[in-house]
Amino acid sequence: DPIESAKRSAAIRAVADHFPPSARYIGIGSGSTIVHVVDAIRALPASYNTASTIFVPTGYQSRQTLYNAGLRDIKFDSLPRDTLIDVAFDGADEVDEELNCIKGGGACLYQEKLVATHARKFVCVADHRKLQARLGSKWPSVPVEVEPLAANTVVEQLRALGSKGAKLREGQMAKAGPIKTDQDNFIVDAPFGRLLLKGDVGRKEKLEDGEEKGTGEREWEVEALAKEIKLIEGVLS
Ligand code: DER
Repeated sequence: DPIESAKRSAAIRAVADHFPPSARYIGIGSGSTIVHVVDAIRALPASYNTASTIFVPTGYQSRQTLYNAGLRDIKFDSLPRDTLIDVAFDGADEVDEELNCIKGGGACLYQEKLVATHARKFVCVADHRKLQARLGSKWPSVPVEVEPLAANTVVEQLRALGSKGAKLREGQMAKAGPIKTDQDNFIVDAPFGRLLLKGDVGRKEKLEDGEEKGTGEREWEVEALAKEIKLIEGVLS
């Protein structure tokens, strides 16, 4: 399968380039690409001493992946107090040329962000399909984790920011009603159309592919929107 082999080569390259020998703490994200990252870590030579490395999972699927690989993980009740995580490996749903990422396709974005922000280095492992000139080109919306009690308010706030189609993520199969995250929260998927890079704001000519920009009333530059959403999500920056 060409996609799986693209994920696998991205994972092998990421581990070869960024996994430090005798690492103390390594963050492990969620999704299907990260499974190839864990396989590549298991294949590292003994000199990497991974038996003494502590792997920090980012949710139940991440923990299960580590368990299946026989890697030791911490009981993730809190981040390591005494130090930062050496490197956090994770996937993404879409990445732009400034390495901004859309995350949350797997609804694991809260713990992923927590671990990523406590790591010295964040390594995003993504095959060619994920790289787009601008976020929102292929991945249709920005996932936002929300406390169930605040869900309707947050949907209204996102719509006020221009995401007319913001809505709760419903369980597609075998789950009536909204899905729950590992933190027992809901996910709101908020389409904002294509998100602009810093250099785009104020540019006159149409962006290269000329397609209709944005889907809401206004166009958003990636960082400005991320700041607004962090306020709504209350995620520690
Ligand atoms: O939810 C996320 O952000 C994950 O990293 C995930 O969406 C990546 O998934 P994939 O590696 O299966 O594409």
